[in-house]
Amino acid sequence: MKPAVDVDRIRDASLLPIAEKVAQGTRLDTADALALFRTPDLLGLGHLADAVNQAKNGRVVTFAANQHINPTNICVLRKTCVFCGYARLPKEDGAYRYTLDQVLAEAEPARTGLTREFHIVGGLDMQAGLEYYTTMFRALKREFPHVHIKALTAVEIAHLARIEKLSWKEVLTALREAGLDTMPGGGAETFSAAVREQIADRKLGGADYIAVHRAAHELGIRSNCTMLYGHVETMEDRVAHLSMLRDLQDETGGYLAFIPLAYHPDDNELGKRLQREGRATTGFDDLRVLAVGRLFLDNFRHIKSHWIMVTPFLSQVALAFGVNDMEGTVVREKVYHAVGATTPQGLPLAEILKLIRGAQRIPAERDAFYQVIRHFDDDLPRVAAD
Ligand code: V47
Ligand code: SF4
Repeated sequence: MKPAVDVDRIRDASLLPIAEKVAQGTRLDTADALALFRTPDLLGLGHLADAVNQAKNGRVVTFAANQHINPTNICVLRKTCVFCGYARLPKEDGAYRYTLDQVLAEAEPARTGLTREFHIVGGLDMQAGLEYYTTMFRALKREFPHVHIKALTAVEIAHLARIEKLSWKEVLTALREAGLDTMPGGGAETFSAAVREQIADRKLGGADYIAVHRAAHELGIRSNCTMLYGHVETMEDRVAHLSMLRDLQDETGGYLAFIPLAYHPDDNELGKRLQREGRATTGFDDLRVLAVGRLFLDNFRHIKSHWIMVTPFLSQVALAFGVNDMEGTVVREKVYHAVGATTPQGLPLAEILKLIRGAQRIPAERDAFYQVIRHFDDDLPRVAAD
């Protein structure tokens, strides 16, 4: 289905050639993406992104009932990822590493049968090797066989490979045998080497992040991808980042969703500097990144808004800017709350339904592969004609 583009809704004349491409289903190039990042016509941009989203997903907006488990906050990169407020050195106040019993206790709410996914990520801990995770995944699958395991970022996979002296593929294969189903998209930050040098100096580089995801996709392990924005990156860095994701998706088709992550400046080193310089993301920028993601990543079906970071209300507005999925009814999120996120640590089902219905969309619960498992309503009142 072709996107229903209405050029009368475009106020910035320089966007008209792009609107024409969108209407024809022609792939946007990097110059187009830059123009979209720079346009003051946020509503025009949103209309294009919404038209593409509705052509792909109709008015259905999905969410998943997932539960976060962060097994260790001990991380060898504690001093060099200057945007992270979550990590600790082993002997630092607040450092923790869960035992298997603690992980199982944390997972306990899934016993009710409502949770369908564990999202498991943590620090690069020298004492949490491959066996720590294979034992954990096996136990979780034994206790909660109905729950999908989405675990370990590309950065954690590379760390395990390094400390175990194994290849990425060997690590991924062992984890999959133990119960890993898919991988989350964290650790991407912004791929540009110049940006990484400033915010995550010793972290796995952008090309290697892509290479780990390629290795996963080749093994049939699907993954998400992210982009941390709103710190020191330029618009060109954003476009280069999105291009690398689009290229891998062309190659493997293994990505499930793109999730932009709004940089949160509280309680971390980098934030002190950026706040002094008056820099942080704004609602406009948050909507813009989601909409450009929808338009430029034409080979992705799902664009997810992370309400934990941008607030539930902005995520709701984002449903008119190309977004078709909201981070779910999350239980116990820690990474963002360590850097001062004031959003709730979980949203009850009724609240998610209210937000999606309030945006005149049709809520549907999905599984980890974005298959709808429960519809709620499909007979919403039509929006009054304008
Ligand atoms: O990799 C860390 C980011 C990520 C800060 O795949 C920060 O379904 C903002 O990747 N401000 C982890 N962001 C979260 C993540 C994620 C979240 C939801 C869904 C999925 C998925 C993945 O959080 C880290 C890093 O990029 N992060 N510190 C900060 N101060
Ligand atoms: Fe460690 Fe990840 Fe935090 Fe970097 S962002 S310090 S790798 S936990």
